Amino acid sequence: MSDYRKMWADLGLDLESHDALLSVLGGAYGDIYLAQKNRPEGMKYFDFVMSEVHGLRIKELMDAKAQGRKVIGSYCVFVPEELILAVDGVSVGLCAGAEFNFAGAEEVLPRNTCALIKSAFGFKLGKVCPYLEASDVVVGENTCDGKKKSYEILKPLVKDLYVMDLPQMKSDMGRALLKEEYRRFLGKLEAVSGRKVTAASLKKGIEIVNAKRRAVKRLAALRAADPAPISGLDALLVNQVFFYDDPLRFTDAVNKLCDELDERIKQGAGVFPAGTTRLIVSGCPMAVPNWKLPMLIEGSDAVIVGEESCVGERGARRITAAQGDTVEELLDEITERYFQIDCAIFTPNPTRAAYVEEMAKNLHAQGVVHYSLQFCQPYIVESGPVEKGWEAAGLPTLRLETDYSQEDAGQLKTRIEAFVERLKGK
Ligand code: BJ8
Repeated sequence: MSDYRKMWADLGLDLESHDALLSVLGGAYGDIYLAQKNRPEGMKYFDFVMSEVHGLRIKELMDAKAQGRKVIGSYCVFVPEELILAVDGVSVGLCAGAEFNFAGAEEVLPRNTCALIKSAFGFKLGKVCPYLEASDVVVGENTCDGKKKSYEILKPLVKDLYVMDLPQMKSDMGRALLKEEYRRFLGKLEAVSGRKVTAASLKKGIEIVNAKRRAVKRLAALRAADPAPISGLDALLVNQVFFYDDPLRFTDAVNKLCDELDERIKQGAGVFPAGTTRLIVSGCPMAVPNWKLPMLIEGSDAVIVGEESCVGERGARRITAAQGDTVEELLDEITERYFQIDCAIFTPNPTRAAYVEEMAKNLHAQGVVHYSLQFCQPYIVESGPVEKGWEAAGLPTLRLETDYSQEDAGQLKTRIEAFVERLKGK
């Protein structure tokens, strides 16, 4: 990646810290990803993307900016990529999954802030995130209290922070608020890009994002096979790359991967032996390079066959209807699609638990691992009732709370192994 040093320096990165981060990231990727056995050939594309995640992809963003396109960074799946594409913008995810510069983050945030937020601040204050530095607009959203309040602290640190209000209840008023906020966001995008959104440009944006979602939905469905044709680690990586890559190229790569998995399934080939204990992971999103839990699970004689997470099914399973001849009608469809996202910041939020039961049935999963980041109130509070419901429905559940450090890895592994043993004994 040495050719990119000038680009990184121009973006204002701290080259020394950035080198250290890339070296840790590269090492972890080798140990966790490249060490896996029986990986599909199609994962080579994603290995390449990861090897260039701060290199070639950033160069592409800089080239797009040089052509007048705007880069819009965001931290939540409630920010519609369809709208960004409708002004020919580039959407990038900014969530971070590494314990980097938490000491710096804790100088401006309380210690009891979740690792996802601390990581985003650690990256910003440590000057190591080229996506954040390349973003013309950074979009925040009023979701959990941690994010909502930390955007006040982020505002003076970035060029243009735009905060979107989000409803907390699935009511008619909530839906109306969401639509108004999407209309306001469209205005912001038009202002920064100098482009007017038309029904045609919005429809095109919807179709591009739908194709990307259809590809990951296809991948999700193929994981119903036993033996599992792809590891949970690799499937998670695909879902993580979803937020960074060029959407057309990504869709093509995922479909090619799925063609290969189709063949594997026909031949009865997989990554783990048939009959391996099958689990669903449900809860907080896992941003790159947060691979700790899947690594521990898949190193404990189990395979993850689905993720109920915003980096997974919660974020991608719904398609936006591209019906309508006006921007207004299409905005209604976009609102309808996003309004169904069952994030734990909503109260009440019953569809999330019900969907996990449906996933378990369709994917022949024997149990659920509920994953909360420490200090994440929405998911931790929700984890008690959902565990009770799943257990009552005959779906054994292991509730875990962790962060980005490796300190609890041994403890977590012991609990996961005991859970897998419990499922084997059933
Ligand atoms: S739609 S899950 S991406 S808000 S882990 S920062 S909730 S304290 S990320 Fe999320 Fe949008 Fe919801 Fe999805 Fe807060 Fe919890 Fe931290 Fe979290």
